[in-house]
Amino acid sequence: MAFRSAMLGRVTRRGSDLGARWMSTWWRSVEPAAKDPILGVTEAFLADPSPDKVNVGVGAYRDDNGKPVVLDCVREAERRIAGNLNMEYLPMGGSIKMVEETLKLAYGENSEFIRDKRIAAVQSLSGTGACRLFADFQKRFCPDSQIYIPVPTWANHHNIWRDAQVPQRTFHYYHAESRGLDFAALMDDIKNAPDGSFFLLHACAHNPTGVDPSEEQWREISFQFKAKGHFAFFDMAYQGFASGDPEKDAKAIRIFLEDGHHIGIAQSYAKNMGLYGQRVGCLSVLCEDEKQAVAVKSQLQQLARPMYSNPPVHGAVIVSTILGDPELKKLWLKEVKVMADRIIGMRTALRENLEKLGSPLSWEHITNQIGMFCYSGLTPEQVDRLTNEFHIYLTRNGRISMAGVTTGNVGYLANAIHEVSKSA
Ligand code: KET
Repeated sequence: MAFRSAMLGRVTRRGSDLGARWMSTWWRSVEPAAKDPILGVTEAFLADPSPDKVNVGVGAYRDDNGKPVVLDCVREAERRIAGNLNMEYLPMGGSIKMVEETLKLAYGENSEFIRDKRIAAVQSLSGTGACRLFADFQKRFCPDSQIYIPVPTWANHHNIWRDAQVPQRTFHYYHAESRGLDFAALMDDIKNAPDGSFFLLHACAHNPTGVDPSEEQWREISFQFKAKGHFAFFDMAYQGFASGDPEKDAKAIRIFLEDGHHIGIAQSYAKNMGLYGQRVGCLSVLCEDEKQAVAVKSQLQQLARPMYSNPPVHGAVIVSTILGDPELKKLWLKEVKVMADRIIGMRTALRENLEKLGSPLSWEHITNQIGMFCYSGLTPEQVDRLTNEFHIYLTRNGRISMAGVTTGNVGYLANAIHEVSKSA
């Protein structure tokens, strides 16, 4: 008996040694991933002990004291739902009420497409999740298609379509010398793309450049898309942040709708309702008719099911509570305008401060650009100096999140920018 258990002990020990050897080899080839160009900036900022540090990296709104903001309409909605919410699963497609209200913002309050049930729409894990779900849908049902992405764009667009295994092409967008839109090159790229190509467009407040086509230019783009039979996928992460009015910021989408395009839209409440961490958004695809919309929606749900099953409930109920109540919706619209106006004010302040310092460079683009970001034109080396010498954190492409600029730090920021750029 003693002999037997001693033997067993040996076998078991040998077995576990072997197991340990296997286990240690499983992840041996895993290298650390590259830091995310945007969220990595926040990590570096948090690790810096300097009292002077400034974070103008991530596109997250701050008040004039540099503090995160929870909108009053959100606080009121939370108060109303507190204790009333059960924790059941939402359907795979998310909250129907939230989706209904969200579609009105993009397609219009009285949209014929909503009335005719031609839109396949599901609640998504914010804007990122909407883009990713669409990319997966595109891969599944148009497996040979590609996606045309503007240069530059939000860095994560490349990751999203890469992971969905959709090949990427680029199209001209920003003109560095004029710090504006390279409209002629953009139109050429639209014309030269194979008929029926997929294009990713920023609906408003282009990230990172802050440069949008004019209404007239959108009409020309839409016309050319029609001629070529291209599909427009709009990423609308900043509805309300361009003009202060969500209705005005939907203009590009409305032009495409008027022209009879079948578009897709990614919507997000991260920025315009300040619901960043709640991860609430919507993916919609405009279809030929109700039958097609039903089919498309069922396939979007089938993509969601093995990935995350169904989306989270809390943020969705906040949104539907706000948008479903005329008073709360009015308050929300007022608060969106306050956020947009504070950013516009900071643009003026930053430019004026730089000009007062006698900067030899033109900073007109700070006030010409719109939305959350200023595409400053600072080089990666100048950005490194801002971070290393002044504890100012921003992405290396020179993008400044104007939402992080305050009355308190704008002078410090301007001075630092002047120091690193004056000899350029
Ligand atoms: N699209 C664009 C154009 C965009 O700038 C963001 C976020 C998103 C989608 C996704 O947002 P979501 O939180 O998934 O609804 N941009 C900021 C934050 C980030 O990088 O995740 C940023 O550019 O700083």
